[in-house]
Amino acid sequence: MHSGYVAVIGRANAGKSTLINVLVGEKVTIVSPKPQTTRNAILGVLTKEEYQIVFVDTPGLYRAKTALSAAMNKTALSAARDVDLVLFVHDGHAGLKDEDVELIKRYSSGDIPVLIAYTKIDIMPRENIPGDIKKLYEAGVECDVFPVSARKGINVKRLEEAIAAALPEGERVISDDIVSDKSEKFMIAEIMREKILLKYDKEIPHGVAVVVNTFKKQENGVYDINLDVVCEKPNHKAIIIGKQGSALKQVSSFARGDMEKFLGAKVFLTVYVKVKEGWRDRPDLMRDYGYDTKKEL
Ligand SMILES: Nc1nc2c(ncn2[C@@H]2O[C@H](COP(=O)(O)OP(=O)(O)OP(=O)(O)O)[C@@H](O)[C@H]2O)c(=O)[nH]1
Ligand SMILES: [Mg+2]
Repeated sequence: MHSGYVAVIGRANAGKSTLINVLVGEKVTIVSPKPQTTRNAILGVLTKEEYQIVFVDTPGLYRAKTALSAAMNKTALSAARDVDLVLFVHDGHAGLKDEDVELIKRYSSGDIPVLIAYTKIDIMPRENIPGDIKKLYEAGVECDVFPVSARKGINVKRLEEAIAAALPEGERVISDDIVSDKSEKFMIAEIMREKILLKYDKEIPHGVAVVVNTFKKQENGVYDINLDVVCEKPNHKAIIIGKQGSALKQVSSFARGDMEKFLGAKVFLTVYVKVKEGWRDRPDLMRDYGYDTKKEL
């Protein structure tokens, strides 16, 4: 059989996490319309009779404005080393600029084989696709390009088969009942962050970290979950909470619904909002919140 690790790399908001969830067939990583949704390297495992693909989701490449963004870029770059294949995800609907061509060239000129997923074709004129692919080939990019839509499942199976075929011959690297390397506790924090990304605008969601203080299954089967939403400024805290707590109540209830689906059990959720000024530029706090500034994959 074929098996191996595939780093999924690309610009922020390109659609990397959505594509991984579709390929794995389960939600292993959160998704939102805002850039910089994914902050950690997250494994999503697809095991079939004939192959096993271990996807490594990564934070999108983005101009770093904070120590957190810089650490996220580093996480993505280090994930692209020591893998069997790089899957470069490009948002076709956003157009193909010269900087994109340069970025793809940079990734595809190394020793690790690269495939390109040209995604979101469901929301763009199909006639733009051949021109973009031609532009890549004319610029000297030699890897295969797969136009796909993760949302509509278009061409995803073909991409999966091409990835599997490009992996080395070898046994499974991960036990076949495992779909992710992350704990339930990690996913609970991520689900909360996903709902915050969907609900609030501008800098607020980017300045939020979620810390799970209690994660306990009680004897009656209900999960008791207590978490802190850490934000950067007192005025952010006021917005997150909203008038008489209405915004926080709404976002918490939305998150609780997804947590219950994920855990397959009832959840009793308590949320507190805390302020830690400038935490995104403080490596000590970043580490406390699970963003290891030094960790290499
Ligand atoms: N129409 C359409 N939208 C898509 C598709 N794939 C992803 N999206 C949307 O694009 C947005 C970004 O998707 P993500 O999967 O979070 O993107 P990402 O590359 O993981 O982003 P970061 O983690 O921020 O780097 C979300 O709103 C998705 O619903 C697709 O195939 N078609
Ligand atoms: Mg992502």
